[in-house]
Amino acid sequence: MQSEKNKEQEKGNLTEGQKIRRRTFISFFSFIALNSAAYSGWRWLYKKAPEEAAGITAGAKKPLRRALNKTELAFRKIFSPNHFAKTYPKSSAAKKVRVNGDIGLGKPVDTANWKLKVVKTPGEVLQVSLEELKALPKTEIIFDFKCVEGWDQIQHWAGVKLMDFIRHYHLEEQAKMEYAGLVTPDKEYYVGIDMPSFLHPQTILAYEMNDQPLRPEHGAPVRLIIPVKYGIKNLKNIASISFSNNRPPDYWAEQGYDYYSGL
Ligand SMILES: Nc1nc2c(c(=O)[nH]1)N[C@H]1C(S)=C(S)[C@@H](COP(=O)(O)O)O[C@H]1N2
Ligand SMILES: [Mo]
Repeated sequence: MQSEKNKEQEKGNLTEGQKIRRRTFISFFSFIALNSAAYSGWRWLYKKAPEEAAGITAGAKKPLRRALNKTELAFRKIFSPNHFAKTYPKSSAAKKVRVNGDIGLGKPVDTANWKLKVVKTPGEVLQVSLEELKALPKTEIIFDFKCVEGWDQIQHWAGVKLMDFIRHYHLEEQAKMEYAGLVTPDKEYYVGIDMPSFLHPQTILAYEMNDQPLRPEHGAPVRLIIPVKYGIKNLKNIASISFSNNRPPDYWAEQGYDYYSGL
């Protein structure tokens, strides 16, 4: 028969087998607990987490979008006017330039009567003809144009630097906003561009390709060429430009592509 004292001692001195069993139980229990916490976390994310505002993207969950936006902020920090797309000599530019995407191109535009619309305020629209645009300093750029579908090509474009355009037409107040929005005449294709990228020294309103006026399939009379972004942001056939502190609607972002689409 064991004395009380002996029993106490036994509790204090568990056998090796008992110790192992106890440890196994503790780790098994923690495993279950952690897993169910992780599982309810995911369930919350996918079933209960609020969706971000409609129309911004294809409806990512807010917490995920927050993570994406953090990536964007990190991106923007290293993104500065020192961040330039690599340029090439004219001789490396493709003679046969790829054509991709015809959303919003419609019938060829009547170039002679065309006017670019710039919405300064909801009630005030600046109209600029192609001749007026061509009278501004011309900037050329030869760079590697990249499409998200996986192709790239060295291309030669020319037009007016957005910076020069903003200065000439005194749009400094508009340029203080966070985004520019561009749309085609039929509003079928539209992009939103963060202002630092829009004002980037390599971003141009292009009216020439390989020293020739743009052809309709490349966005005549004027398209956006923005070498620090993927092709999807390089809107062809611009009808109007507006400014906003909220993200303007963006065709491919609505299909789930990254809004920023930076390179
Ligand atoms: N209006 C309009 N602009 C557009 C597109 C489009 O379908 N419609 N496609 C975009 C995509 S995905 C790419 S890769 C480039 C292709 O330009 P390119 O046809 O001059 O090669 O245009 C961009 N701009
Ligand atoms: Mo593209």
